[in-house]
Amino acid sequence: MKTIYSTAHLGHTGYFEVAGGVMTPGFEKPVRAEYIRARVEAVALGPILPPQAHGLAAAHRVHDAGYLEFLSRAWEMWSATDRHTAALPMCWPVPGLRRDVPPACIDGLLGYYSLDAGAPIVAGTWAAVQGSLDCALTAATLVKGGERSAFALCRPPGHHTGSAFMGGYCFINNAAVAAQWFRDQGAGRVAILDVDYHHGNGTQEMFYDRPDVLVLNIHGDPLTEYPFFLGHADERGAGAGEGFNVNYPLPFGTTYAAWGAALDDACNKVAAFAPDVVVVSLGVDTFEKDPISHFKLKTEDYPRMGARIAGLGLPTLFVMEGGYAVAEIGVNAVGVLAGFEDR
Ligand code: SP5
Ligand code: ZN
Repeated sequence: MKTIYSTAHLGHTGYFEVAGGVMTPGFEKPVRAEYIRARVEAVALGPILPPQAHGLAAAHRVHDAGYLEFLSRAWEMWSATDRHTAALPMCWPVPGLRRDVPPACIDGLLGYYSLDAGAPIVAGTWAAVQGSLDCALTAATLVKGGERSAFALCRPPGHHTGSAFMGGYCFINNAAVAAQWFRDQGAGRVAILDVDYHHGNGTQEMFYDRPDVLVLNIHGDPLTEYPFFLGHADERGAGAGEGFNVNYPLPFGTTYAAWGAALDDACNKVAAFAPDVVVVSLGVDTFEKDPISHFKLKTEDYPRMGARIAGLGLPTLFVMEGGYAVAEIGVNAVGVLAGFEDR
């Protein structure tokens, strides 16, 4: 399996997040992708290739134009106000406030276009975001060209990003853009299987009323876990998309016994849908030692996950999402890919 990796991610660094009420170095940090890349090399999974530049046309198919314009200019606007730490929002248009008049300043725009204060923007963020998107589209091109699978080593991740907001370390929804790109390239049906610990709220939002993209999520129950406001089991899609969104919210402490049963059910639904391609939003923050998560998957469970997905026998694009236990992130993420390849 080929891995697509860009050094541009290294510039998205040096920021803080508010965690447990205190400013904390970001959990989503460059060493994550470096450790995964090192593990891909260590086990000789396959070649590691740089992405090709794709521009933003594919992103515009699922993202709001105003949002992408904001993202591309956010650091320039923030630093022009003589601030040099990461740009962060602090005020949001919750219900009861107006959304119909976009703000005309960076502090207002940051809130207007975000879910939370969990997607800090620094000088290198926009280049990293574009590099991450290019990884997804370059890997998707390999799968479209006939490779059984490919690994987009995306950083920053994407699945919390909605059509018009960033959040949860995510800026462009790489998996969603890739899924829409497959459709635009002629795939009739695409399944997105999101195995990150957190619900992929952005992906769900984008395809919620569509029957051509089946979205399945296995994740911490939003009653007690981020992103709190989406990801319940009764969210089954809307209109023509009714029945084409499937959520598996699971409690804190979930082990592979229950997690794997959810994956099995999800895979059965994917098989019944018979898509042309599967996009896996691959987060390994389900790991027992993850510092911000509460599932209890073990290192030996990740190859089992990969093997079950391989059992679908479908072309598969893996898109990297979360995972914050950095010492084990390479072994766990590449464990899924090696399990997929039955080695
Ligand atoms: C892509 C992805 O996995 N995004 C996750 C975003 C999670 N944001 C909420 C983080 C809450 C951190 N709480 C820290 C508690 C540490 N003891
Ligand atoms: Zn996550």
